[in-house]
Amino acid sequence: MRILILGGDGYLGWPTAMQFSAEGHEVMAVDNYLRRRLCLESDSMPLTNPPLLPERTRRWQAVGGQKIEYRIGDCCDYRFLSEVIKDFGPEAIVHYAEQPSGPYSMSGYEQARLTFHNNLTSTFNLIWAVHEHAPEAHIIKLGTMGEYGTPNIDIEEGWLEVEHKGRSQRFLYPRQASSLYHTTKVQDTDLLWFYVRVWGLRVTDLMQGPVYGLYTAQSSQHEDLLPIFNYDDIFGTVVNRFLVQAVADVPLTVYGKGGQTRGYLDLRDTLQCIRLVAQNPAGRGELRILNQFVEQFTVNQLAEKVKKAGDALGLKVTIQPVENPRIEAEQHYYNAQHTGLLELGLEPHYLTDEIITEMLEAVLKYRQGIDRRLIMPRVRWS
Ligand code: USQ
Repeated sequence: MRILILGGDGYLGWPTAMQFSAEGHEVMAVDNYLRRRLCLESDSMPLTNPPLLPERTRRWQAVGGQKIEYRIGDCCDYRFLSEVIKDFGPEAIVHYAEQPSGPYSMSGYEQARLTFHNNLTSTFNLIWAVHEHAPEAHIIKLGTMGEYGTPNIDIEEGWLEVEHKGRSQRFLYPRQASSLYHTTKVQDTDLLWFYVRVWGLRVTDLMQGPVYGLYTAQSSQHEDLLPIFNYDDIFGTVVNRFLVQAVADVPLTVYGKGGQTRGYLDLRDTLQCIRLVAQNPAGRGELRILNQFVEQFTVNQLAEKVKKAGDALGLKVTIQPVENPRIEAEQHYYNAQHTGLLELGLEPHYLTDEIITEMLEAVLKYRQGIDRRLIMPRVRWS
């Protein structure tokens, strides 16, 4: 297949590009380095600082023997994106080209505006460019479990059958996100659903939970092939942050009561999910929504797990709840369905002691580079 990866330099985009390339697909990665620029501007330098796409793709060719094409440009620039799609003629397009951080989107007017503009315009441009130049292409869009929020009823896989006054109708499951970033993903879903209805696009919208990990079958082959790995309060996700905190001898920062429950997955499972979805495309005029995670944990459970594995490695891990900088439910009901990807063939990696130990050992190699100033929350919702 010809597969286009938008956001192909990011934490998920680059490992996805390598996976498809290793499997013999023709891959093009597109990025404007927005994530790297925002990390620099917000003093959130990652633990790993891999080379830019020209060098990364050269290294990949030397190690893996395959070529990944790349284009540097902004998906909010319609002329650029539509030319890429017209020239490359993708059969599948994975859309990761969004500002992915809740805290960043809540840190001020400019950051909120950038998130709103970047995320909605990139999705809007993609829809138009596919309609004009590649109407059969399958759009694989990264959404988030955060679109649903934390409702007091079970979370279904994208849709809810509603009965009202003796009649029934299937609707998008109600969405109520808890950051502006997550809200832009709700709006993306709405845009996609509208254009699926009017133009018959093929779309899979993946409601993904927080991802953890560093190594994949490809990224472990050379340091230059590692993904960008953040542990700061703005771009780092909770498990990756706890791993670094454990290694840096900083108490694990559980926000508030720590009962916040989410669905988590290993980076390698993100890659599996994207592969399975690409191999089994949505039909014409279908918006397929899948909940992309493998197991649910509270923040307290995650902290206890990292502590147990860290202590076994001799790290002496402590846990120190901090005032929650976010406005979110800290104790709530959470039961999200996630059978669609399992039915497609997903074979999950679970967050076992062994896996946590492997990740801690990987992070230990970078211990000297950890900047402790980046650990405590700097952004408050209110
Ligand atoms: N949390 C802590 N301590 C920390 C960091 C986070 O207790 O040091 C808590 C948060 O308050 C939250 C939970 O852990 O309740 C998850 O936070 P997170 O920063 O790992 O994840 P989140 O902000 O929700 O966003 C991340 C990604 C985003 C993706 C989302 C999936 O940045 O791109 O969409 O995970 S989900 O969480 O399911 O919406």
